[in-house]
Amino acid sequence: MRIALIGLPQSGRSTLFSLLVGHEGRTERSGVQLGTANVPDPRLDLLSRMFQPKKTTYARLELADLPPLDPGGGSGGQGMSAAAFLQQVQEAELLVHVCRAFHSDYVPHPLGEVDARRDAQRVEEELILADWSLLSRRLERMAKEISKGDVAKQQEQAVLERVVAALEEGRPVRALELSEAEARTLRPYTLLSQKPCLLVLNVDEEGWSRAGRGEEPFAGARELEAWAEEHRLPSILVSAELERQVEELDPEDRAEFLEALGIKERGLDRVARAAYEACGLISFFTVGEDEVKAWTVRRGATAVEAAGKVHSDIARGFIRAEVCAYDDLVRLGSLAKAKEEGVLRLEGKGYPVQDGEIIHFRFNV
Ligand SMILES: Nc1nc2c(ncn2[C@@H]2O[C@H](COP(=O)(O)OP(=O)(O)OP(=O)(O)O)[C@@H](O)[C@H]2O)c(=O)[nH]1
Ligand SMILES: [Mg+2]
Repeated sequence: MRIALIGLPQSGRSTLFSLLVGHEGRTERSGVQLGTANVPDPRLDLLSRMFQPKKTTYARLELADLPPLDPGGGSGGQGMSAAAFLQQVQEAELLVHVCRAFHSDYVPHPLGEVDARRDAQRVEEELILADWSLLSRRLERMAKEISKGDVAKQQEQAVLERVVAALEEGRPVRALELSEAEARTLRPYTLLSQKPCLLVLNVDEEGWSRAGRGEEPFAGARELEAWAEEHRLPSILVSAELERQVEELDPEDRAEFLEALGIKERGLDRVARAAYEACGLISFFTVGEDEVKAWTVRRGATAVEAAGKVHSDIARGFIRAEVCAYDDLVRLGSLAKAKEEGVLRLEGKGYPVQDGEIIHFRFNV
């Protein structure tokens, strides 16, 4: 799964990218930084303490740090052709829209004043405009080609016209109620404003502590939140600069520092988790002396699909899945005890895996 970080210049994308990805495993391809990030998961940490494995493996997210959008609008990414930029956005499964809400005398804003609402809208308009151009061109061509008897084409035309009308009102496709048939019609277009998107509001230290006191983190934040909701953009508050400072501390000092700042959970962890959620992903765990590992599947995946993630042989020779809910295992302290208490279940191929379950696959090849 690929997550693209988008936003206006100097919004904090690269800082966030670095924090998520760390120092290793980055590559650059045609001006885009690519990397993978661990999805922090306290459940996995606890399982690791319980089983003391040689290795603990977190779920991973693939990230791309895209060049900034032109704040003037209309021409895609800076330092990259508009087409190449749109292609990059199109390839992503999830967009993380980083929006500047921090004040700094050292970092000039490309549009002068800091105004998160304006910036968020600007980026949203870019996505909407890209979709509008694509669909309008398509409709133009269709109008010339379409014949009276072609019912399928006429239906497609009607769907596209409806979407174009919504885009013209400034509504992103992700905020429209679509029937299944409409969604099917739109799928081949991979519209940018239809992709799930998270709005990351990058606040300064003051904004962060205001939020901690239950106050509005910055002027206009409430209004922005209402707008984001209307646009189906789940929003997350982070302070990239603060988190960077935390990152520089020794691990022992970190907890203390976080507590002093009233940070219960790092913004980064929330970004990773929200990304997971927005993509409809869940984790199941495998445990053992060698490795405790989080695996990623789509919500609703079956036991045999989950087995296939671990190894195709396990899916092929699938007999049963031994499944234990996370809470049960934690409560009882060991798999043996879970078995004794009868909370370790045997499930068949079609069993829908639930988030956090510990699974052992019985198979035969
Ligand atoms: N004060 C403050 N500065 C920040 C924060 N986040 C980022 N910065 C600073 O803002 C500048 C831009 O941050 P980057 O992470 O490079 O932003 P970017 O969006 O990748 O920028 P471009 O790729 O140049 O568009 C850097 O000097 C950061 O140190 C923040 O939360 N608070
Ligand atoms: Mg950058």
